[in-house]
Amino acid sequence: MVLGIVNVTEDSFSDGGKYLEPARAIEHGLKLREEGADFVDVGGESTRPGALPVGVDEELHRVMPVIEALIAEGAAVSIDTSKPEVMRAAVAAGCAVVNDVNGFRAEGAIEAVAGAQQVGLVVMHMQGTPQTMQKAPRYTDVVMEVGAFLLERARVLEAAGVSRYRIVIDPGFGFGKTIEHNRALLHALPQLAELGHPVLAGLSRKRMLGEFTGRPLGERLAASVAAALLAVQNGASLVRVHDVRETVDAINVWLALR
Ligand code: HH2
Repeated sequence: MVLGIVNVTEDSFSDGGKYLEPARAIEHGLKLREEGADFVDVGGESTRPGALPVGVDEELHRVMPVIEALIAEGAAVSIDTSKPEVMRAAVAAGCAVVNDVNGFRAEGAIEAVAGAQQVGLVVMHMQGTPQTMQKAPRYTDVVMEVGAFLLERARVLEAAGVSRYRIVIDPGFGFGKTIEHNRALLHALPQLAELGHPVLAGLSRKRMLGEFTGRPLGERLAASVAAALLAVQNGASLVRVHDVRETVDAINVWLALR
């Protein structure tokens, strides 16, 4: 499955400021759905390294009109947030998925989603916070530690009444990780997939791809498609991408010819 990204933010690393206007965000979300996105992932707070936090009211003000309009158009919407208040409002509006880069660790986050039986939950791993995470990421065994964290969060959710089938895990590429950490996790996706939950991979346009290709943000399409395809080949069931049409084409060719 493909999640198409719509960032309703001023400062997202790749599309910040482009879709702050609700009408433009809605139009972009509908375009991504046309292009084959299974879910439109709407976020109102950037999580790029060093990004500044956004208040609850501002985040609600950014995302709710976009979510409501996309759902009214029949799109399946995922909300990218770590705030319980935003989770509750998004679920009440009919969001199909809650995607939390903080792994539902905020106070009240689990309670906000546990009772919504039809809603899928993406639990992501992050070391530190967006303000600090890229300063000096450190692990003894990154694959073991990330896997253990994801499993522990899944168990906590299950203990709160969440069916295991609702839970997706995500190693959180670039969130408190060096290139070597990202590489180890990409190689280990088959192991992570064996933990018993579908795996989501988010590599689209990320800095690592810029380092490998020497390309600035706007020129990482081919690199992002290559990375998404590699993630799928390694066992990811879901990819979170900016460039939906090209990613879907690449995956379809692989599925047809593998
Ligand atoms: N990456 C970003 C945001 N949300 N969610 C999941 N589950 N996995 C990811 O890898 C992930 C995510 C960062 O990318 P983006 O939304 O493009 O930028 P920003 O956080 O600056 O808005």
